[in-house]
Amino acid sequence: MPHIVPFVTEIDMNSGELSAPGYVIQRKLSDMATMYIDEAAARRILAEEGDRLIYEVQGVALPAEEGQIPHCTTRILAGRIGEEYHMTKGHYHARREQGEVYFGLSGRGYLVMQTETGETSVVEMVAGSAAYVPPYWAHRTVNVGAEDFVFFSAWEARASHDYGAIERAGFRKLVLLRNGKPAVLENPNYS
Ligand code: S6P
Ligand code: ZN
Repeated sequence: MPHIVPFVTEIDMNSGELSAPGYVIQRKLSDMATMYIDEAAARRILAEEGDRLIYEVQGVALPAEEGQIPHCTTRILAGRIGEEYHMTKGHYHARREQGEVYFGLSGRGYLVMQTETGETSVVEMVAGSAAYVPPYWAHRTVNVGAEDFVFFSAWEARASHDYGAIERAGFRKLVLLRNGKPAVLENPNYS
């Protein structure tokens, strides 16, 4: 078993940048155009404006072994695709029994969660919010503000990510602009 020595990472709370990221992942609109309820709006943006960065993840590199606690930041840029706010893909943990902690660093977002047995929950996060994603809950974050929404996450290494279920069926709840503010609505396409 590799021996990891203690370390500290400095985080820029406004950009989510790590002092020494082990990895950086960028998700662009072209990576997730089919996930937005108004896919035609996504296609229009891609054709007329070109691709757009939706969110960026910066994390520390740790081995995927029992007891390690990977952690990262996510920065979701402000904006919408049609009426739907910029969001992450969202996932279940492959090991459903593994939970996770999120901590808001800057901006304003919604954390959208659901279980496979039909429960849903949407909580608001601002700088200083510690949000708990319990075991068995799929999770997606949505930037509902005018600035970048940045948060920190930490989870158990073996949790791993299962994107397939959400890619196939979506989330039960959508966060859309309604009357000038974010509203949580049923997803008519949820299957
Ligand atoms: C990892 C944790 C987050 C997300 C990140 C991007 O378990 O939930 O760090 O990975 O916010 O979202 P997604 O859905 O693309 O992994
Ligand atoms: Zn997760």
